[in-house]
Amino acid sequence: MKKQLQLQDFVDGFKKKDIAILSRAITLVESKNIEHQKLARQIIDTFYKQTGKAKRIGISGTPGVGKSTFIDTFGMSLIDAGLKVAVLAIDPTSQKTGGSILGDKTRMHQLAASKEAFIRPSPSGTTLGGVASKTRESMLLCEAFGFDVVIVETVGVGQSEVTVSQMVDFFLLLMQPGGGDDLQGIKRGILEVADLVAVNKADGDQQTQASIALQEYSTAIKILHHGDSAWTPKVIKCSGLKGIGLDEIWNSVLEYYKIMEKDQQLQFKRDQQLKSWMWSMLMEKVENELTQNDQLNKKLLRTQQELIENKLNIMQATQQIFDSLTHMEK
Ligand SMILES: Nc1nc2c(ncn2[C@@H]2O[C@H](COP(=O)(O)OP(=O)(O)OP(=O)(O)O)[C@@H](O)[C@H]2O)c(=O)[nH]1
Ligand SMILES: [Mg+2]
Repeated sequence: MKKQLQLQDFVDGFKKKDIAILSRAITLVESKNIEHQKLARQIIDTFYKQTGKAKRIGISGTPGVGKSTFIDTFGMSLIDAGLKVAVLAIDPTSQKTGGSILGDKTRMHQLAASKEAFIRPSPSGTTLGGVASKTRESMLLCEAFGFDVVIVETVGVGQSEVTVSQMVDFFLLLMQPGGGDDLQGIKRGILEVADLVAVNKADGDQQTQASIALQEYSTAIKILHHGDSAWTPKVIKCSGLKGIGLDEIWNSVLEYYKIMEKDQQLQFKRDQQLKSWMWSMLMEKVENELTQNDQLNKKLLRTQQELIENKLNIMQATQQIFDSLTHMEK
């Protein structure tokens, strides 16, 4: 059995840069145990003022596009430049497999072995929304701990890349070279949220294809760009495996921050993200109250029954539930 840690242990551990303590803090954040959640909240409260200094970067791409390989070499190039890098994963598929990104840790073998890096797989067994919320909290802890760059990785299937784009400053989309057919298959929504599209695996005999893909994505991005941001998305060729184009990508990230920090645009983006985070937490809290508070839940079920029996109409039913929530005893 591991020793039960107190708030002070986390304060000391963070000061000493004890990575095992950061890990334990994230485990508390992810825990469903009420006591653990309470302590997790205290830890975040304590460190909240020290958060927000890291560069938050989302990286997404379809399975096999080379995310792990890319993050490994890209992350190492940042570490070589003197930065500390944390990698958090949101993997909606891990609910079924129990954590495919865990196996991935071995694919990021350089980062996994580096003292300047921290890799954390997605907590499994919850909804995408739940995972996202935990990842946001873990991101704050990584920032408070002193990581300069927090990478949030997600598999490009479904809604998760949009979710990730809403919690990071900069969203990098990895693409495969592979001709025009590819473009048809890409969901427009993903391209719309990308700040940079990296055509990966631009090495060996795939270089010509990568150049063609670069042209196509550039055209697509130009059409899709709304022009409502000071930043114009870019398309760059790279190879995670061979380490090609990584500097160019990092320079784009730096350029992005320079542009977005003018006129407080980045702050505005983060404020918007914070507001929508608050709303989703609030909704989650309401849902929890209604399902977990016995008294409220009974009322809810009764009202629901009356609704389907036509004793109440939908307006009355909703109002009744709302009233019981707002008149709840504290
Ligand atoms: N030629 C080439 N192959 C690469 C490159 N990056 C990755 N690969 C290969 O592509 C395959 C998938 O790479 P991963 O890094 O595991 O891809 P991933 O996107 O993390 O995959 P999932 O975790 O399954 O979503 C492996 O066989 C890699 O060796 C690259 O830059 N060039
Ligand atoms: Mg991977």
